[in-house]
Amino acid sequence: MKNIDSNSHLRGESIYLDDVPLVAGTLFAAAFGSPHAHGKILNLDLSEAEKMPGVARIFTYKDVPGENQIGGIVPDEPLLAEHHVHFQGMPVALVVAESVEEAKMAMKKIKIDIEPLPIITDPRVAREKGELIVPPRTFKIGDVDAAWSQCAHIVEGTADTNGQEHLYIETQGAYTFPLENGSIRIISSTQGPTAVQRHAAICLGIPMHMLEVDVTRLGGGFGGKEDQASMWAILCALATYHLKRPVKYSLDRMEDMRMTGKRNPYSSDFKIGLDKDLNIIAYESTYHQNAGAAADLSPAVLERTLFHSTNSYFVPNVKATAYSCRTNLPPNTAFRGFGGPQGMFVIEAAIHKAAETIGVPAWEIQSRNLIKTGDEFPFGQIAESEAKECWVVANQIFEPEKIEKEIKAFNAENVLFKKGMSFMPICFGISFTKTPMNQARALVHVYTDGSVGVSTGAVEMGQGVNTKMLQVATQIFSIHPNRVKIHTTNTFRIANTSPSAASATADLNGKAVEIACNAILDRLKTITAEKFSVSETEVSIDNEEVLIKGSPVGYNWSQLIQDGYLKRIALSEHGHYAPPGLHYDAKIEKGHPFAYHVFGTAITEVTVDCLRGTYLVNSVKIVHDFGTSMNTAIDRGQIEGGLVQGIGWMTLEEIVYDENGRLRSNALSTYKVPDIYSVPKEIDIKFLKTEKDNMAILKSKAVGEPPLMYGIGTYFALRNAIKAYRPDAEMEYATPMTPERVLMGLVGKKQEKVTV
Ligand code: LUZ
Ligand code: MOS
Repeated sequence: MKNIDSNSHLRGESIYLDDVPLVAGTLFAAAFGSPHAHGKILNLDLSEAEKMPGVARIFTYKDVPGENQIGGIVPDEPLLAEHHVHFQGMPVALVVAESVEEAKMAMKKIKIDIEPLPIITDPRVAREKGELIVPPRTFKIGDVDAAWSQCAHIVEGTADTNGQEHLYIETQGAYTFPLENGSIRIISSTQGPTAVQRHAAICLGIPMHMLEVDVTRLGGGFGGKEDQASMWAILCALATYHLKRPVKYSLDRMEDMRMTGKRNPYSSDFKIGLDKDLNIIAYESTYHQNAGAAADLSPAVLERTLFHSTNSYFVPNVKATAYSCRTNLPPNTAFRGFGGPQGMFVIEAAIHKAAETIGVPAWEIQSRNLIKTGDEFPFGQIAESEAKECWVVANQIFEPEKIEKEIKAFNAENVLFKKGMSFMPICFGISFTKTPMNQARALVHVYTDGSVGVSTGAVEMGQGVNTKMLQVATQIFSIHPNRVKIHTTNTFRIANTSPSAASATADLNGKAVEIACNAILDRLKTITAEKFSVSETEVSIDNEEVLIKGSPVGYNWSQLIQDGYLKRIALSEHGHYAPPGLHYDAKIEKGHPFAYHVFGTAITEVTVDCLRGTYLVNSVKIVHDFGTSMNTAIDRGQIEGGLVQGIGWMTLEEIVYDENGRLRSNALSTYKVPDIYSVPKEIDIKFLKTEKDNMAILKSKAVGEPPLMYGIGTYFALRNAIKAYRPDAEMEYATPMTPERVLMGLVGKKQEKVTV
């Protein structure tokens, strides 16, 4: 089945925030952000700005009627700065005017006096100074200290990953409308409608039931709108609260890049020990997460780094410690993978370095240590593994020995072009790591004409979740897809939603749809059984035809629904789903946090131009653990998009802040993202059907985040190609592997560390 949005997307008819028709009387907002990364506000002078044409009002923290606080995990983030600023671009005031242009012109007239305070941008410096967002956490299994003595090889090093700009095509924004008696309707480009509702209620000091948050769809989220959409929605709501007029704010690209947080950069240390047969015996890692100026989601991101510190491998002795470090950068946040990729890069670097030191290919270590069903993760969950299966099938169908042989021949013949390859196994845990967040609701209405309306907590952001929800309803009722409409995500219809995140949205909301549809179906079966004097088990529906004992009786869906209405049964149902069996005890750092894991293996081949440092990704060949894909078109799109986004993070995308905490890569002219030319020439995806019982919706495993980590393979393939040119190349394990960095490796220069 095609994505149900494909036609309207292609025609440009899909509705995003900026497509909502303007209501007469609408005002436009612009946030004034701090020009300094850290300091004390001595004076804020709005007088000139307030006199500018079109200005309705300028708001500061003094206008927040409730609590001036939007921190979700830790209450450390004001909506508008009070006496201190903690990063460049931190909102200090909100200008509201008759037009966008007038709001921006007035904003330029705001004068602020700031007494500068010391600026920290490096997470290791922050840790030294004791600037931690939350206390550090350690995951442990076995006894690392005792295990080193059993190791024939011990290798140590550091591994750093840079941040990543979300670059959703639709920037952050919101549009708010006054309703009667002080209620406010908020249209927000958010992955978390309830997060917006909850924090708007806190800031405005009103109950949540007065705030209707409505989301049709987003032009991308990637984690950037899991928490950080709230700021803009609440600022608009604040203005609507005071002015009783509709207020819109849609950030321009540079505002969005400058004022919002990104993927957390990490600086990490590793120590890995192997026995003489290349079994990994011990692994010790320390992560310094660059959280930025406030907690935002960083403590949860940190936790997922630890959950994925051993990637796809079983290691009997592990000690992994993570620090969330406060710096004077915009608060960093969720980004596809949510700390998992950052943790996985470090163990891949450790394996790669160990392989080079020992003198074996990295795949020999990787393949020998893949986690098996029954093995224990460092956090106590027992693995249900498809790691070996994916690896073996990849070897069978893609014949990497052949690729390797061809690469050797190519490299022997060519002086200025060198090829390299790598293997990248992945393992990603599905569920929010905060167990209570794993719940969802759905509201299903069957109308008297037989059409069906479905509301869930799922937010469509291009990932195709609405198509999957429609498939679930269609399949359970066995009706034509045209009968089903997925309605907007709305906090008045569905309460207490978890954000659409953690790759778990289709599973959680899909199961809630399943529960609601089945309840209605049961009632329909009961009246049919009475009508035909049979038992309920003898009633079924097949493609809109009601069957009795498997045979048609000239009675169809439309007639059945009519009868259902006349017999006064409930044709609506609210379904609630919470996956069973999840638990976690953070005191001992043990439990069973994930419903299941998703596995896969990617084989990447690259060619480096050794004169220029430029490169091409020739091919990425993937065997991916889909369970039983319920929509191969959507799932393929997720794998391709995730892979390319991962390659971008590993190779091109370079976020640069200067020592004053100013974002230098603040536009698309200075921040390079993968385009059609940097996409691998060949992407070959093998759908591995892994038909075991699992907790996925219709056994179709979650597919949102896991494929991003395949992109890590490109980094190591590039290193291998550089080594083929210059076997004594000494390179830090640091990303992104830009052409500049490749060139430095090729000419043997120590690479400059990018300030992040
Ligand atoms: N968001 C979240 C996530 O709040 N908790 C998670 O565990 C998570 N994992 C991945 C992506 N977003
Ligand atoms: Mo996400 S990083 O699943 O919002």
